[in-house]
Amino acid sequence: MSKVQILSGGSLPQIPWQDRPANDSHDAPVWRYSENPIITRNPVPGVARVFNSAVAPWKDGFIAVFRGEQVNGIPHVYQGTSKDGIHWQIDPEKVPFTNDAGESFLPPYAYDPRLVKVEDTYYAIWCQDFYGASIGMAKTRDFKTFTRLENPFIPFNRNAVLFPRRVNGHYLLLSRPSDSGHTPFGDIWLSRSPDMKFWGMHRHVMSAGSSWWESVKIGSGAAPIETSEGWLLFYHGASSTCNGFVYSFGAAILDIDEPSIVKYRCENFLLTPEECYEERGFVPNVCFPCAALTDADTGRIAIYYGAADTYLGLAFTRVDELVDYIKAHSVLRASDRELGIL
Ligand code: BMA
Repeated sequence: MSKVQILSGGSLPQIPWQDRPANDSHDAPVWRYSENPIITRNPVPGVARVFNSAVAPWKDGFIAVFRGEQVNGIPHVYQGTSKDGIHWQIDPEKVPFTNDAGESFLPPYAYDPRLVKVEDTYYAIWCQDFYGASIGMAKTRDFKTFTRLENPFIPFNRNAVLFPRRVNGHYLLLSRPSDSGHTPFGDIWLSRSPDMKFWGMHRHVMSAGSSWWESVKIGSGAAPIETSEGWLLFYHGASSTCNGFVYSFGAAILDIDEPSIVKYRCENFLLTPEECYEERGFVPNVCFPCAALTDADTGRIAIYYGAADTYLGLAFTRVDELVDYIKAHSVLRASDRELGIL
């Protein structure tokens, strides 16, 4: 039993796992799966690359919603199943989103899906074309029918993740308001809803611009993980170089009852591009997390991240070591607090 308790997700003895290599010299307690990438190029007909994707436990194995770059270059959402969370059977058909009447209702493009179980329903959340980059949402209970929900926000917005439970009666969604292009700015915001339809009571959570690795923009990665220390949030951060953006990921811990309050924010990245499959690809130098699995019994966490907009990678950590590292390197700045709130 770990010192820090994981309160969401329950037991997951089949979580994909590898121990940290004895000779690992990385500063942060996050290590890569030795057989990365777990999904490589041209995995199914019509799809050239699968990366930024989300995984959830399903029956006695796992289910995923994938970002699949079609061979015409347009991204869409696909799904797949796996017994071990590592080897995947990917459906070559796009996820069949419908409207309330059951009629096909596909966005022109869709990318960077997340997948979160809230109560007895799974929600896929992604970025789509709604007169520019916007948040799309759909719900399913059987992964056969995916019913679209109303667009939560007007354009432009990306990187939305739901919390796995209501907090003080409201569903919560983190998102990152943006522009319609490659967005040279971006902070994380929290919105609330009584019904998954109307979103408001917006709060600022945290800004880009503190440490250099996350100085341009930040965006939520995996759905927040409930722990005895607060909501553990993996998020990506982009830095700007003379060769374009570099995407790394880090973590923060948000207050359990008022998650717009940042309790700890690690000033160091947890994972930054350094393997060949992260540094070389369609967009070089990208590590972009979209999901994390947890096992409450052992404190194990498995993080799925897109690599170089080309591959899907897997990394591991343990909640105790991770929370210790975040706390030991936590730096909070004025921009981590909402304007006007002392
Ligand atoms: C972001 C998103 C991600 C992508 C990243 C790097 O703006 O579009 O899907 O992985 O850029 O290209």
